[in-house]
Amino acid sequence: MPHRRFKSSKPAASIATLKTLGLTSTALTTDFKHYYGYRLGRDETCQSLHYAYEALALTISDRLTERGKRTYNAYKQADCKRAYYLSMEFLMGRTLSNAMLNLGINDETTYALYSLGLDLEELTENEPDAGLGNGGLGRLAACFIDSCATLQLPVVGYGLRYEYGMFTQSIVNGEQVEDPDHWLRNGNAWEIERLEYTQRIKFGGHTEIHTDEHGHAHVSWVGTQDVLAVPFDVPIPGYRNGTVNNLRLWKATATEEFNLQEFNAGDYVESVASKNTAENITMVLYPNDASENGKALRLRQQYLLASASLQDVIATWIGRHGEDFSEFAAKNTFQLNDTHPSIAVAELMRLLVDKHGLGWEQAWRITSQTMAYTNHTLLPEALERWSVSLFKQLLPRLLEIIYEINARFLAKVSARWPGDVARLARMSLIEEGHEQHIRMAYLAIVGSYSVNGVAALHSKLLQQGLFRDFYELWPNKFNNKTNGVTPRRWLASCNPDLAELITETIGEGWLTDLKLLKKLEPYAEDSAFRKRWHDIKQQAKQQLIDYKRSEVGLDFEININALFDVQVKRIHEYKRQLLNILHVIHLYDRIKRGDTANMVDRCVIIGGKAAPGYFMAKKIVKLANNVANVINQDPDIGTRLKLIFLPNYRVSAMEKICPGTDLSEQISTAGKEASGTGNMKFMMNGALTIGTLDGANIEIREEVGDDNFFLFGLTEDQVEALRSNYDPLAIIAQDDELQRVLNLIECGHFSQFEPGIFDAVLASIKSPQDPWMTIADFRSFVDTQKRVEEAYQDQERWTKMSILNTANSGKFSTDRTIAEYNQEIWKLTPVVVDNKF
Ligand code: 26Q
Repeated sequence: MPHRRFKSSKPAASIATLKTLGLTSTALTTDFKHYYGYRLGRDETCQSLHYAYEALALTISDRLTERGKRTYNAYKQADCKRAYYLSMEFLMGRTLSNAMLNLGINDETTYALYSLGLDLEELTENEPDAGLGNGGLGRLAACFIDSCATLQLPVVGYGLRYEYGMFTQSIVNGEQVEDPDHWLRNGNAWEIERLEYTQRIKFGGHTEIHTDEHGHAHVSWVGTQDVLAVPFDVPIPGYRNGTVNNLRLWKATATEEFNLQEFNAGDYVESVASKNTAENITMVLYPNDASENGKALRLRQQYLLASASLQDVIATWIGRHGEDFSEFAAKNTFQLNDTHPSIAVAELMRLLVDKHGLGWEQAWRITSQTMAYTNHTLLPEALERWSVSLFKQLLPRLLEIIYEINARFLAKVSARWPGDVARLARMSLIEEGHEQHIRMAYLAIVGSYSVNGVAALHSKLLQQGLFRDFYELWPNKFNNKTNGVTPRRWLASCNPDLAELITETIGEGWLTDLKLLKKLEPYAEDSAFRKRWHDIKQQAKQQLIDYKRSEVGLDFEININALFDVQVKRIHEYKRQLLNILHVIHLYDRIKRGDTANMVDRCVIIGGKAAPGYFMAKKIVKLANNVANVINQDPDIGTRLKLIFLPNYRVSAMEKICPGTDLSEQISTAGKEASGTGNMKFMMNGALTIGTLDGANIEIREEVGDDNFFLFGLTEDQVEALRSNYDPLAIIAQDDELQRVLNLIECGHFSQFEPGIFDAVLASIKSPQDPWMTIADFRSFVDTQKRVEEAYQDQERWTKMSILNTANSGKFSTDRTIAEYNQEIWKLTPVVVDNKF
């Protein structure tokens, strides 16, 4: 290993002692100038704002690092239990604004920059999003670690430092075009590389059994091709509490001997080039948000994350406790973000048994009392399965361990249900068939002490459906943790005007105790307050339009008083962007027919990325764009109806979108969206929801009341009951307006020069096998949209409902979610960090 830690446990005072950095605008200005002039070597002739952003980021990063070290030491001193959040995705977005907010230096920074003739807002726009995630699951991880730091919980995030994050999306001729997102091109001021914590990861090779002098068998995994995992640490500040936690992201690099072997054989260029194989592992994020099964590189990524993180935790443990693992489970817990890191169950067994010499039983007790698993999907096709043959090739020792876990587990099942062969086959970690597969969710359940879903309905469906057998065996393992979002980013930072009005009205406690928003309820009746609320919403709508104009260059007029109707999320058939588009076409058809009674002007915004290999999702993007082109250019339509497809939807875009949204579309087929979290961001920012009884929508409606929520569509039970005799053609036959909509698509009205391009889309929704039952919910959706318009016509009433939505969004803070994870799963004690320095 190239770098070693200090030999002495106490670093020399002269290098460890640093002066405390100030938070005043003067102190910030001094450091800014220093970085700008020296580290970055620029002067006033430099035209690029990038370097000003960079100097500011470095200035603030130092302040975080300083607090991070104090937090680390406070945890060490408290010798407290810790939790580790293992996730293949952390969709962090931008860091600068959030860091300033949490450190409480917004005003100081604004002033410092102002005095240098710089505009803070312009600088923040120079920061690229850290797009290290696909969507909900990755953003949830980011909101979670924000709340952990705010609640002063000793939690470390472990993830991968992808060189390329989520692809950028542009639209060419109505179609999605993907480009790689080299987000690290200009460096990353927020991270610190820590070579001294590098870990070695094994791949390939084979296993050998040796018997020691006591007759005990030991397995060694040899002949491997090793890769190094180098950690990069990113500071995660709590909200104004002195705590700065750590997010540790692993980058894969080649070992030195990796190159050397071939170098000695005389093939210098080949050997240097072979570094690529290792470095490829963390090169790119997989852009699917439903599992893409079978890719060896993905398995390498997952194993690298699990192995490096576990070795890191164990190294720290040994540094303190030596090889005594008796207290390990009492002091450490790992939360698995879906099955993606679930190989950690087998890897912890391997490390404890093979490397640290524990017996199987003790190792299993430790593992199964240390791991906790969160499921994020009910779609059976999205459950991860890995072929046994791939595992054998890549991770032969882990396969043996999984077989052993399975044998012991099936013996338990068999003892509980003697002779129930069908049950054994159902519950086995190995799925038989033409090819054997490992069921990763079952590995995660068997190896964990807690299994949770992410909203009440979802957790119930896991227990009664997908994981029923396991629930029968271990009812107490199962629990629910309804998702949330961090109110710092998703209200305070993205909607400062609304936040200020709220603070002025009810004080500032809501930022860390979101239930206090309830105090806004009486103000819904106050017309002066309503006017201020409405004005802020209108201003946010204007800002949203300005943003869109600068990004996409809209060449038509938009009525600022129109209903801003928004659906932004990954493009998926189950999320039913199609249902939304069918409704838009229906409105277009009505306007063309002159049936505009009770209509309000409406601006529909759709945004989201399609997985590059998901044919139907890409067709939906194309349809949305084609329909938009026809409607937006039609002079008969004017400002009555606009459809905008917003390209390259991402975290920083949502921060501009949610404050300016009137209506939030949460229209998935009931029983398919595990939770949703965009729904919560919209609600918090005073949007009303039109939604099905799915995921967290159910709880949103419970909180805000049915009067302030637009419910439509089949329930989950009804969807399942209808499935066996679903007849979309019969539904279409009875609905003129639906016929007209489908006919417009069919006859090529939205594809004049591209005949037949939407045939597959039409066939899918007309099929009795359509799992998403779009046609079944069309009528209910259209009728409910009419109720939306009626409500919107009465602006006073709408604003009241808007206020009530924000006022009742308190449940959906990740502070509440994380408090529940901690009380019921992790059981950590908060550690107060001295912040008076
Ligand atoms: C797996 C294997 C190979 C390649 C990719 C994947 C993969 C990657 C990402 C599979 C799934 C995901 C992401 C899933 C996800 O975002 N799920 C969402 O999680 C949210 C947070 O709990 C919920 O609110 C959403 O309902 C759920 O869809």
